[in-house]
Amino acid sequence: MALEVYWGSGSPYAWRVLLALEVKQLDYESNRLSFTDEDLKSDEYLAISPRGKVPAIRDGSVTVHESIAIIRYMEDLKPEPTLFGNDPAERSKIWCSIMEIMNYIEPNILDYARTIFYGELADKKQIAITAREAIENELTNLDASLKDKDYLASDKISAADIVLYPVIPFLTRAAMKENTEEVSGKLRAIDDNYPAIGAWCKRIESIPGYENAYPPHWKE
Ligand SMILES: N[C@@H](CCC(=O)N[C@@H](CS)C(=O)NCC(=O)O)C(=O)O
Repeated sequence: MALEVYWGSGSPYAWRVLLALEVKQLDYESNRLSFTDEDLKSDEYLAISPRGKVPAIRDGSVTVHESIAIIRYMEDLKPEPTLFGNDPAERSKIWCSIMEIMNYIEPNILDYARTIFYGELADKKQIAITAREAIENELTNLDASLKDKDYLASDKISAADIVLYPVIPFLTRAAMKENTEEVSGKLRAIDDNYPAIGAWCKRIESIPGYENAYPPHWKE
């Protein structure tokens, strides 16, 4: 039975899983859900994803939610090409990079994007600015580290790249939203302000199958 994949368009977490599926070239049955309680909070879906969030997968009797846990599960299903490294040194670099993204980049991106996407900007401008400054610091460090390497934690694409990549276009989409100039700082022009990150994004965007993972409603 094919792997069942549950995702929603524009979710950076779901995008991670769809990208990993392309890199791994795993067959799957695609189940696109809408962000409504009907889809996400139905008893049937809660049995797969207990918090009622995307992404989630079902593989026979196994269900997995949380994007990184899903990608790790896929590594066991199909070890090659590896996304988690071939030896302890490489694996530790990949996990270290994933944990840094999760602990220091993602929370600020969520704070920033939430104020913009959920119409809270008028009340929470300072939260957006503080988050933006933290993001800019992280991007400056990432840009410096990507100047002399092609990928974040390995000489080829790894789970670290897949975990980070979707949050960059998500961030740009928030920063480009109209009437957000005041809080968008350097985030409106990531390619210009962080050229090594821009080049790294292009590397990810040249993955065969990249288009299959791209959020469909962003094309409309
Ligand atoms: N930590 C989770 C985050 C999943 C998540 O927050 N998904 C959002 C979409 S971006 C969602 O499904 N939200 C719907 C809801 O909470 O009702 C992961 O990595 O998979």
